[in-house]
Amino acid sequence: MRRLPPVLLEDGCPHDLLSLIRTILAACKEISFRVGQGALSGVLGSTLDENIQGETQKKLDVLSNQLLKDILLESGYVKAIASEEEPGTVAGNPDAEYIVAFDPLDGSSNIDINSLVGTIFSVMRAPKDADPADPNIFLQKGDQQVAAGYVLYGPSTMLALTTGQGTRIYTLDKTQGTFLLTQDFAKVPEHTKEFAINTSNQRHWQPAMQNYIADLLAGETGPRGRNFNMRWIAAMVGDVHRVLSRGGLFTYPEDTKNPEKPYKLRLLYEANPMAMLIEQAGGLASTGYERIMDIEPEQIHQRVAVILGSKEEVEACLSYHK
Ligand code: AFP
Repeated sequence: MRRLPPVLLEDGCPHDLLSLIRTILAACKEISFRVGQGALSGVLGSTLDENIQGETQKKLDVLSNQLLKDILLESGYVKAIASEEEPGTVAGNPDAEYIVAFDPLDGSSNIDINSLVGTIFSVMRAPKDADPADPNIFLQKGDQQVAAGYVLYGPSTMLALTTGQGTRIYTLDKTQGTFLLTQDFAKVPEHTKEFAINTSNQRHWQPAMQNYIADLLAGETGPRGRNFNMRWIAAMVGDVHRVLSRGGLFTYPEDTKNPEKPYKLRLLYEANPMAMLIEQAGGLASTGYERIMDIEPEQIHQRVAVILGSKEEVEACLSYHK
């Protein structure tokens, strides 16, 4: 009988933080079940509402957000939460040490086609004696995160988690309801031949990205001298999991499609947690002009350009942005 790997590791992690992470995972197990039930649980399709981002809310967006919000606020482990699906932050236990920002269901446009979706979370320390209702307590650089992770709802439900000691991958054992360690210290290969971008926006990119992607597409006939492969899951959690698993470059660059919204991905609960996971696994995460985890946030739903993944390929892409 194969020795079962240990459940959630994260040795040296403060007890409160580990309990907070377990609380997040309890909600994610329920989300995994609902996503897996699909049409059978009547949660497919859209609501009649829009979120603060002006995007139509899917029923599962609302359900996932409610599950995470309720369990976190009831746990007493959080001073406040911020969510893609909440206009503002929501105050919790004024004596708690941590705050959590999350995208409850990233990739929700994939729900109705039974494709990959996931939950992304970022944990930071709450400033001492801070007012739980003050949204500014979330305006911390990505380097201030004490934990970051995602739960990917795919053929198997997988957790990628870092508390600053490397990035570990766990798989949900649905018979026991526990996340078991299945990859200790994931490493993003430095070299890759695979990139991920939504090419339909090509005419709206800045010249630097147009030139970089054109050279990838030119393959062995162009300056890179070798051929590349492309993937696009349209759910950051799926694309980042592929990068963590086998390398690659993922980017959602600046585009001029909608002048009021030059960027798509949100800093606090998409770019920052993914940047921590990727850097802890030896990869890089940049906007093209600065390291993502160096950015001083100005607004909780702030968006940012993202270029992340295999060190050598991110550096090649950045060389076009000089
Ligand atoms: P949704 O959650 O609205 O599906 O958006 C997902 C996402 O924020 C990110 O997870 C994807 O990488 C990106 O948007 C996909 O954007 P496009 O639909 O423009 O390709």
